[in-house]
Amino acid sequence: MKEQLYDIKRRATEELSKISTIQDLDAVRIRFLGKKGELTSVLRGMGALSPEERPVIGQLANEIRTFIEERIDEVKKELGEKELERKLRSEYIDVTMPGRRRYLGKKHPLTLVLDEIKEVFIGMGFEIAEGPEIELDYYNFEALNTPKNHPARDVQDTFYITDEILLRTQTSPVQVRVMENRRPPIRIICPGRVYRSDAVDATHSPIFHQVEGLVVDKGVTMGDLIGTLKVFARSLFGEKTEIRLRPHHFPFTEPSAEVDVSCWACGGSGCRVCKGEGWIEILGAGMVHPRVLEMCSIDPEVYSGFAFGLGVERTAMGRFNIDDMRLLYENDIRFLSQF
Ligand code: 2NL
Repeated sequence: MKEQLYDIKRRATEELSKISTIQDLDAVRIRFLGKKGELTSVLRGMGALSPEERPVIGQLANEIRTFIEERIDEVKKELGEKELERKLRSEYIDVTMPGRRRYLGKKHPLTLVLDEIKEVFIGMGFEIAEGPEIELDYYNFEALNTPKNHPARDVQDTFYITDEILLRTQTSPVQVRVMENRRPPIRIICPGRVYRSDAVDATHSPIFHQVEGLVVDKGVTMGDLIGTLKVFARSLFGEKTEIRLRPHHFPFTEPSAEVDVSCWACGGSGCRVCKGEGWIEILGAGMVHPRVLEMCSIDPEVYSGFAFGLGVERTAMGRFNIDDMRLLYENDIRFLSQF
């Protein structure tokens, strides 16, 4: 019997040394120490022993049981430590690893230029006014001294929706609406999208953006117009910029002018950017026609005003040296990321 007990001890020790999971450990415990285990079945045969042998074998059996139990506890502890170590290793976070890069978006060149334009005029006390892109013929033409059959309507290819409803060809209708609804002094700029039935090419698009400005008050003169445009041109194109007015004709202003700025590339001596002219046309402007004031119930004998309009695309193309307007609409990241 002694031999059997020592054999159990030997085999239990050997098996425990090979164990790698808690489940295997449990199986070994049940096999050797369980109710139907090897040790128990050996002890069942104790009845056949002599009274002298019985306590000796009993003590040995208890020692071996204790020994195996202790070994099981040890192995359990080792397995627990190994498991913890494995877990720590698999959940290891390298805090020195570089983070994921987040790319910041950029403003579109048109937005950049528009922001600059707004900033200058807000600085001079102007407010920003906006209005509908789908307009009445009345606000787009009639109220701007451009009645039906007026020659100025032919040169403007207009998208008509019905006889009376159209896509605005300029943002002036917004200004007409403001003049109808408010009394002078009025100082506003109207940025927005406008539509003209033009074919797409390097300098034309049927949808583009305009900023128009309007000032109406007592005693407003051409001098005020020139001073305002000078401040505008210098803050957008540089302190040394000069402006020049050439007589022109618009139905809604009298007198009217086209406004040039001295070339931002050569300063006026002539270069490729200004095509040797020294000047670049950027605006149309003039004194608000008395008929336009009258139609908005503003007395032209008491009030006068000036107005101007500029294309945002053309201004952006000049500012950033862009030679094809289509680049502004294609949203090619390689193009947009340069500004
Ligand atoms: C251009 C430049 C211009 C205006 C727009 C305007 C607006 C009102 C009254 C009078 Cl409410 N004028 N706007 C004035 C001059 C030029 O735009 O090249 N337009 C065809």
